[in-house]
Parts: sequence; C-alpha cells; structure tokens
Amino acid sequence: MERTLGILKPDCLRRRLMGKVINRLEDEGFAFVNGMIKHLTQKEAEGFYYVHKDRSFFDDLVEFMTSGPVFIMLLERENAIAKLREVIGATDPAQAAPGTIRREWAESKQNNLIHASDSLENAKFEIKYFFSNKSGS
Ligand code: 3AN
Repeated sequence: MERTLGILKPDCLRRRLMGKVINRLEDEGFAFVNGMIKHLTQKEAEGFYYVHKDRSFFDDLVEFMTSGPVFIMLLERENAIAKLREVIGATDPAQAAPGTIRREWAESKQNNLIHASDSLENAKFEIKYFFSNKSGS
C-alpha cells in the first residue's frame, strides 16, 4: 500500500464541495489514514510550496492557500500517488480530462480545488510536513 498527501483547497471548502470530492476519492478506493482542517499561516504555505518560490504565481498561490481553511488528507491505496494525480486531472481544469475532479468542479488554474503530491519524494516531504512520522510513514 502507498500513501500520498491531498489538500482540499480554500475554494473547495468555501464552495462546500468537500463531500462530493471525498465521495469521489472513496469511490476510487482511497482510504483516509489521517486528516485535519487547518487555516494555513503564510509561513506554512510558503514552506509547503517552497519548490515554486521562483514562479511568477508564487505570491498569489500563497495568498490563495491562506485565504481560508483547507482539509489536509493522508490517503492510502495501491499506487496512490499516480492514481490521485490521475483522478484530480491537469492543473488547468480546461485541460483536465473529462471525469476528473478538476474538470468536473474546478474554476481556474489557481482555484483548482485540490492538491496532490506528484512524486514519491514529494509525497514523503509533504506527509512529513503536516503529519508526524508516527501517522505519516
Ligand atoms: P499541480 O497542483 O497540478 O501539481 P503545480 O504543482 O504546477 O500544479 O502548481 C501548484 C499550484 O500552483 C497549482 N495547484 C495551482 O493552484 C497554482 N498554479 C500553478 N500554475 C499556475 C498558473 N499558471 N497560474 C496560477 N496558479 C498556478
């Protein structure tokens, strides 16, 4: 079994789409190992998105991710990392494959509802970032 980290972003909670997205994740075979609702501080968001610090959208991304509470999810499934990326779809909802979460419900490249770790290395970093070793590894 593999673990990955997902985050339901502030737009997801604001629009009350958590139930729909969680339902979809459960239908796709993901089990919830841990989860927490948290209003990220600027420091937490900057540290989490450190790899994007030189990108033009970094400041907007941090502002968006701290604009309201998020739901941070530790998920488990076979091939969880690749499968979650597949289920959420491409960053830009307009480019995302039909049936993916972002294509179904997301509004824009920034307001795209959900984050998912994109590699084993990043999943390890991100799980550790929000959950203790005990629950996260
Ligand atoms: P993904 O979330 O699909 O892995 P990344 O890791 O390239 O995409 O980008 C991280 C986050 O930064 C995205 N989820 C999105 O909210 C935001 N983002 C990425 N590209 C853009 C962009 N061109 N304009 C605005 N926001 C962006």
